[in-house]
Parts: sequence; C-alpha cells; structure tokens
Amino acid sequence: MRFLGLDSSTQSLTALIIDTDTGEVIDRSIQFGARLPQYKSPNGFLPSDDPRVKHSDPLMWVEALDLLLGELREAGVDLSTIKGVSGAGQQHGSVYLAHPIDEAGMWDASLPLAEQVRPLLSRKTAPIWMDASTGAECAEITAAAGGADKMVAITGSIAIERFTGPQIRKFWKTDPAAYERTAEIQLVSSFVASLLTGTSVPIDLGDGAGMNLLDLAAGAWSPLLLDATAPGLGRKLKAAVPGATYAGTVADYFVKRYGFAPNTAVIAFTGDNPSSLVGMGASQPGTAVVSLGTSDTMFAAMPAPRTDPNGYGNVFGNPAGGFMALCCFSNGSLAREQIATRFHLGWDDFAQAIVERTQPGNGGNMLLPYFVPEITPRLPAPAERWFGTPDFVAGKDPAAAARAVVEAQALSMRLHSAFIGAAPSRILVTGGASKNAGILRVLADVFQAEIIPLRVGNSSALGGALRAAQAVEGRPWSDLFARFTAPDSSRRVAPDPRSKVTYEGISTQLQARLKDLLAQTPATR
Ligand code: XUL
Repeated sequence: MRFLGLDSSTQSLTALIIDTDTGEVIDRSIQFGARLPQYKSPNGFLPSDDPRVKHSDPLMWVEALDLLLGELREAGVDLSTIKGVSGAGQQHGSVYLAHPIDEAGMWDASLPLAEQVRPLLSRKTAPIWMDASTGAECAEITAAAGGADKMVAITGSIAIERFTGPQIRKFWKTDPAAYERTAEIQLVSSFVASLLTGTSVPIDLGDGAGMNLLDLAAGAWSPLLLDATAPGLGRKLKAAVPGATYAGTVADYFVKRYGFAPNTAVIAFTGDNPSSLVGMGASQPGTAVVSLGTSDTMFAAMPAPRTDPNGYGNVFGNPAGGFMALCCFSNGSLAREQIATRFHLGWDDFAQAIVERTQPGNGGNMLLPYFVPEITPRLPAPAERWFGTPDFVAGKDPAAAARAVVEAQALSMRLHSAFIGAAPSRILVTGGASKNAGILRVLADVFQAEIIPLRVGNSSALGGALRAAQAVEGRPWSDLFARFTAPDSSRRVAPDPRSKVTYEGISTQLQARLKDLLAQTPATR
C-alpha cells in the first residue's frame, strides 16, 4: 500500500510517498523562496525591521501545497493509490482563523486554494519558531502561572519566546479586536492537516507540547495556563489528540483537482521534530538524533518527561507514545550558509576545508556564530565573536572559518544537551547538512560517537508516511523501521579518539566565552 507524508518546514514543503509492499520511496519538494517569490520570503519568512520578529504568510504554505500536489500529478504519480496521509509542520508557528475550517464541500476545485482560504484568516501572518519578540509575555505568563518551576512541572519547558502561548498573548495584547475575531488557533501542522480534510483537525499531543499550554501529565490544555495566556483561549483550541488519531478523509477539492481517492485517510499531523523521531526509527528510548536543518536540533525518546535544570531543553510528545527531550539551536543552516557565502565556499569546499585543511581544535581559532537571535543559549540579538589568529579574526582564513562554525555548533550542542541523559555512543543524523562529510566528521569527534546518516533524507516527511502506514495498515513499527529507516553505511563516521582531549579543553573555553557573551547581553525579561 502507498502512503504520503508531508513536511511543511521553514523553507520548503516536501512530499514523500512510501510503498509498504515494494519499499519504493518517491519524494519531491517546493522551496518557498525560489518557487513562490511573490511572498517575498527568500528564507521562508517575511522581512522585518526588528530582527526578533519572524512571521510567514500562511497562504504561502497553502499555495505550496497546490503547487506540490500538481507537480506530483504531472510527474505521473497516481495519487488515487495513496491509502493514507499524515505529516508534520515546523513547530510552534500559529495560524489564526476567523472561522473553523468546515468547507469540505465548498472549495471550488477549479480555483487555487489560497484564494479560498484567504477570507478564513483573522490574522494575515503567522509568527514562526524563529520569532524572539515575546520576552515580556513569557515573563507575564510565568508570573501568572506561579513561577518558572511550575511552568516546567506542567508543560516540560519554561515559557519560551518561540512557543505558541507567549505568541498568542502578544497577539491579544497588540490586536485585541483581531484576537476577538479569531474562532480557532491552529499550529502549522494541524493547519495543513485541516486543509487536506477541509475540516478543522485538532492539534496532536506531540506538537501541542510546544505551546506552553499543554499539561503533559493530563494530556490536555492546562486551565491555569490558558487563563494566564489570553482571555477565552480555551474556546479557540480544540482538545489535543494522540498522534495516531484518524482526522477524516481528503477533501473533495483534492479528489477533484489531483485525483486522490475519496476515502483516503488523513491521520493527525505532528511537529517536524516528533515526526523525525519516527522517521529516524528512533521512537524507542536509547537512540539520540541530530537534525541539521534551518534549526539544528538534538533529541531522543524517553519514557517519562525529564526536564532541563538550565531551562533550555524542552519536552514534547513522542507520536509513538511517551515523550521526547529536545534542544533547539536557531543558528543552524543559516549560520553555515553565512560562512559559506561570506567566504565564497561551495559545500564541497566547505567539507574539504574541514576534513583536509584544518585539524580538530582549529589551531586555537573559535567563532561564536550567532547570526540570528539564538534560542540555546538565549541571545535576543545577533552576535558574532571571532577569537584566534590575526588572519582568522580579520576574516582572511576561509578554511578555519568553515571549521569554526561547525565546531562551535557541535560543542554547544554537546554542552546544552547533556540533560537528555548519558553521553550517546551512536548518533543518527538527518537534515540537509547531514550530507556534508565535514560536518559529520566534527560531530563524531566532538561527541566521540559514531555518526550514522540514514538513506532517506527527509525524516520528518518519512515520519508522516510511516505514521499513516502504521495507523491505516496496522503494520508494527519494527517492520516499517526495518524497511524504511536503514542507515547509509557508506557515510558512517567513526570518532577519532585522539581528538577527545582537544575537545574537552575547547569545550571549557567555549563555555567561558558564552558566559561572557551572555553577561554582555541585555536581559529581555
Ligand atoms: C523546535 C523548533 C524548530 C522547529 C523548526 O523546538 O523550534 O526545530 O520545529 O522547524
């Protein structure tokens, strides 16, 4: 049987189709910046004078869905053979609707969907996970809830700028009339699922945990936090549902326009990280995953919530049951791209610079690579700091710059993810940058762990397809994982034990420099 997984991420929308009988995988993506330039969002979000504000136009996501399904059809993919669809969205981003979506029969299949969804929006833009502008709201919610410890005890995370609750509160404070007009608030994941069914699909527990609103133990919105966030919020959110929930069948619009079978099942969508946990075959505790995308994340499944005493880590729901711990870094691919562009390095040069032209420790050169506001550690404004030889500091050493950005990212990841548990000896990697041998080499040496890329590139979309297969066909996870989440043995990287001591020393140095940087950073709360 064939299943479709969708991943609506920061910079692209991906479709991935699996055939559980033959093992065949087809995938295709739409890059928002390149393909939908009319939305003026080269990196997936709208320009803003304030670097802390990051919003996207939700209609860009809707139009991308039309474009992607149209392309699949033109490429000869018979969408009537798809038995189930699920998927994922970038986490935390929120879409505001003046009317719940219940237009299944009303959308005209001869017209683009974006034009028909436009009148449903009560807010033109959607704040996304990169937004860092809600420091005041985080402080207010924390105070009203009874303190940071209480927030962590209920939701698994302190109040965090990018999480949806603080974003909703800011919307209520800055545009109370539009907030009043809002009948329903969706996450990116549940919004895309709602488009597919033409009905309002509930938020799932995995992604819902990234809102600062979910009581993890109860698996339901916390009345205390709903009240602490904005008036009447409980009426604007449907009850959250477990990951495998059947959400309906694809809307008539997609049947008529793209040839889906009318009874194609749609399973609730989840966040991209929870979906990746499944797509990496890592939904049982014991395997750590590093995802190298627009954001870099490190995560692992866990049976019970374990929270980060430093407040950086988060707990989300695991779509296969239980929980997952996650650390998120906003200076992921955007920081690597900054260096590659600034130093005119192609990705092959970038890898070669790391593997062949520099050594672990980078000859004492170190970069603090914060080109956009950082989530971990919390930096409300961009900050770059260069330490080392005069050439490096003057921006005249491209090879050292390439190693420096990746070493700092890997060391910061190791430092801040320690709360997740014992140091891993094997790490699965995914995301666009996991194709880069230089980055894998640094990860292996910094973590002193074997780094294992998988054969399928987009683990979040694959997670969607696997969840649809598991829910509709009832196949055991172990069968699905054995078939679709195989490692790419040719690209495995083993750690070099000689670099262990070098990185221990540099880690201490990085920690001290981060402490200095944080001390120079004005508090936002
Ligand atoms: C996770 C996070 C990011 C987004 C990116 O908490 O904010 O990883 O999910 O899509």
